[in-house]
Formats: sequence, C-alpha cells, structure tokens
Amino acid sequence: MSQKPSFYITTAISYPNGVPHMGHAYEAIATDCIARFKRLDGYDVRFLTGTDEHGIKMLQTAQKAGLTPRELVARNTPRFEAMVEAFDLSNDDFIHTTEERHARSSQAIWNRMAANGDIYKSTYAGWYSVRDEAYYAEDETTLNDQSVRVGPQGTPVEWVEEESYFFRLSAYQDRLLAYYRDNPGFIMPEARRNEVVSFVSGGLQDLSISRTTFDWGIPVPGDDKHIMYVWVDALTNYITALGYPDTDGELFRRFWPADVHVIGKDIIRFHAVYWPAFLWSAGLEAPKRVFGHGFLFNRGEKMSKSVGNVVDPFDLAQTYGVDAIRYFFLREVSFGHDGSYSHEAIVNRMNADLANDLGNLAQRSLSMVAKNLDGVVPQPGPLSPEDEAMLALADGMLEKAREAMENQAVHLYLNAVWAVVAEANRYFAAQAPWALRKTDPARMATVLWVTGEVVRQVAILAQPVMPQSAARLLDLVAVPPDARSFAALGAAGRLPAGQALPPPVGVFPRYVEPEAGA
Ligand code: ME8
Repeated sequence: MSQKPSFYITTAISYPNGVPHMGHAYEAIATDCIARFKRLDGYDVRFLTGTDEHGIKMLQTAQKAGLTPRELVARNTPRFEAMVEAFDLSNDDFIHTTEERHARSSQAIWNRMAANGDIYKSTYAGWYSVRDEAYYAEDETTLNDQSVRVGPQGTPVEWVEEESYFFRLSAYQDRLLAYYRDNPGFIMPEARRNEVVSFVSGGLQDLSISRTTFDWGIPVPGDDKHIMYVWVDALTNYITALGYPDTDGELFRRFWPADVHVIGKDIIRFHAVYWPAFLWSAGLEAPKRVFGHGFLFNRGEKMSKSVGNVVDPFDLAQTYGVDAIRYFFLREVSFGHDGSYSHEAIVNRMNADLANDLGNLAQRSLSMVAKNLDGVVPQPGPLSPEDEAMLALADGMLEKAREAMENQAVHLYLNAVWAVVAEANRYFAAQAPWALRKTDPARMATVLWVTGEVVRQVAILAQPVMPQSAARLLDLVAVPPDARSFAALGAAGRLPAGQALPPPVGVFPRYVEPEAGA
C-alpha cells in the first residue's frame, strides 16, 4: 500500500432530472483541480463524483415527461458521464445511487442508526420542498409575492402528513456545536459556517427520514412500505464508494473520513448538520471539511433548469476549449463566492492571461532558443541580481499555492502563479534578449535559460487547472513525464543545459470572433 498521505475529495452527486448545466460543471472542475493539485503534491488521492437518482423530484420530472424514473435516469445520466469526459475530470469512481452496492450500503447505515436507538416511527406533519428535497419548519417558510408558500431558498413548499420514520437529530445538537467549535475549518468558507452555527444553535428538530406516498427510493430495511428520504440515501454515497459497510476494507480504512466534500452553498445544511449526525449515530467519523462554493450566474442571472437560462457546458467547452473554460472559472470566480460569466469575460481571460501573458512568453523565449541556439537549452552564465530575483519568485510559487490550496482558495493559487507570469514578462522585456543577440550572446543565453526555467515551473503548476495545455507546454521544454510533479519544482529540477527542444508551437490560441454570418 502507498506510503503517501491520503486525500479523499468528493463533489455533490447531481440530480439527473435534466442535463448538466454550467453549475454542475463548475463544481466538478474545481474539485478536479484540487484533486490534481494534491496528486501532483504527493498525495494518494481518491476523487469521487456521481449522480443522485432517487427521490420525488426525479419521480415528478419523469411523470411530466411521460417516463418512468428509471427511464429518466437512463436518458440523463449518460450526459453527466459525458461531462466527466468533456471536462477532463480525473475522478477515480462515478457512483449512481441506483446501484446495488449503494442500496446495500444505505440499508447498512440505516440499520446501524436504528441499532443505536436513533430511529423511531411517528407521523410527519409539516412542509416539504420538492425542488430542494427538504423539510422546513413553519417559521422558515414565507408567502411570496404570488402568495405561494416558499422555503428559505424561495422554492415552493407543500404540506405533507404521513407516517414516517424519524431520526433523533435533536440528540446531536450539542455534539454538533462542539464539533464546529473545536474544528473551525470544518465548514468553509466562514459565511457558511456562521449560517450553520446559527441554524443549529436555534434548536434541532428530529428529522423525518422516510416516505410512504411513492416508491422511487431505497426500501427501509424490514418495512417495505417506506422508502428512505432521498438525502439519507444521497449522503451515504460518499461511504458506499469506499466499500461501506466493509469498514475494514482497504478503501474505507485509507480514505475515511473524507478530507473535503465540495458542494454548493444551497446544500450546506445537509452536509454540515445531518451528515455528521448520521455518521456518528452509525459509529463513524464525520468528514474533515465541507466546502460550500458559490453559485454561478450567467451575466448576473442565476442559472437553473427552472429559470431556463442554462448555458450548456458542452457548448462552452466546444466554443472556447476545455482548458480555457477551466482556467476562466477557476481564476475569475473567488472560490466560495458567487460569480458571473459572459462571453466578453471569457474572451478577455483567454486572450490576456493565456494567449498574451503565458502563451507569448513561452513562444517568444522558445523561438529565440530555436533560432539562435539551435533549439538546445543553453548553459546559463553567472546570474545577475535580476535573474536571481526572477528565479526566487518562481521557486516561491509552490509555497504560496499550497497555502492557498490548504483552504481550497483555488483562485489565490492561480493568482500566485500568474503574478509570476506577469513578472516574467516584465523581466523578459527589461532584459531584452533580442538586443543582446549581437552585443552579448552569452548574456542572451542566460536570460533565455532563466525564462525557460520559469516557463517550466509555471507549466508544472498549471497542470491542475489546464491539464492538456500544461502538458503541451511541458513537452515544449522537454520535461520528461516523471519530472512533472511538484517534487520537480524549484532547484530540484532546473531546465537542463544541452537538452534539445522540439520546435516551438503556440499552445494558447487567441479567441477570434467568427465573422458575421460564418
Ligand atoms: O443538490 N452554480 O443536486 P443538484 C453553482 N443531488 N453550483 C450549482 C448551481 C449553480 N448555478 N446549481 C447547482 C443536489 N449547483 C443533490 C446533491 S449530494 C449528497 C446530493 C450545485 O443537481 C449544487 O449546489 O441540484 C450542488 O452542489 C450540485 O451543483 C448538484 O446540484
């Protein structure tokens, strides 16, 4: 077994009640970037994503479309799997909650919670939002402008009254508050943490965890009239994929508790309140962190299937390129905050940050090596203070990036790398190697070596965000596959003098508007 430290990271599992939208892709890209970063930084990473296929929302969507829920799942789930391909996700597993392994695991956790005395039968009478698949207390609902009763997220609620099993959530209030207090990094970012602490401090009601009025779900063990509340089944996916109930298995022992559940801010309550309580009840540890990212808005409008302004992520990847889209969202949106996007903003990042700043730096320096130095990495001469300063900045990137990524601040990691790209452009312009070609060729060689070395390090650090383009850049500086991890950053892996380089080619295309009518 690997001696590396373990790192288990997950996305939420999406409802395949429609096709994936950019919000789904965004969460997947960000999680993938964190997973790739940790892998390159020497961790044994397990990265899980998947689809949440049960529940009344799925059932009602299917009924409206004249399908069975199973047919709806069969129609849409392949699109989520295609999204994994289209966005270059490096997940180790893809879970479907209709899989047999998941029914077994969900029934096992139920039995453990029941054996612990935390499940009892009673009658639920209260509000339910199908859109959120959530129960809300009376005082969390309001009447909207159209006199429709809505929950805290603005979705309509309906009155539900039926026999139900309950989970003794109220018994976990103190333990939850103590966990939040003792583990300040459990809920991130801070705004989400405050929201959860205030919700739990307000008092917890026991939670209805089964339904009897439909059957699209996992049966309650020993009482087939009931199916499990979809969130009991959904949250359990994170341990099913580690082989639960086999807690002695290699995967479970190595990867539980999870390091980070990456989710959207709308489902923080399920992950930060219900999930730890279910796990404790079943004798398991709570995850180490729940990170609630923000929502994406298309030019400021919230995107969702019901609002109807979904922009197809496949179209975006096709139009701008998958790496450009990955870079754009991760650089543009502060991770943990809401963000908006537009054609103009994407093109601006593509052309300014990628084509101009990084692309031109690589292209200009490497073409000079090709033209003036026979395409061979030169031997640097004595380093000037400017060279030393430039290298020190490049060598310092990893520490800054790590610090940012400890808190999933993906945008800060990218800021740190692109700050060095900007500095390298200033260095290149100030040293003017083209002018040194005749006057001081040895000095030109040193400047080109320093620039090439900065490109090497930037390319290594760009792999988590733009795996394909970074690989092409690393090919251009002839970095072998076994020298592309973070262990090769800094002085550990300098560009070797005498190494022949392939002919330079452009890696970051500039976006050019298609001609009208084309
Ligand atoms: O909530 N911007 O599924 P889901 C950013 N099945 N993120 C967004 C978004 C947007 N516009 N819209 C949705 C579910 N998301 C449950 C999860 S986990 C055990 C079960 C995010 O398909 C959303 O916050 O509605 C969630 O993290 C994910 O996409 C899936 O949303």
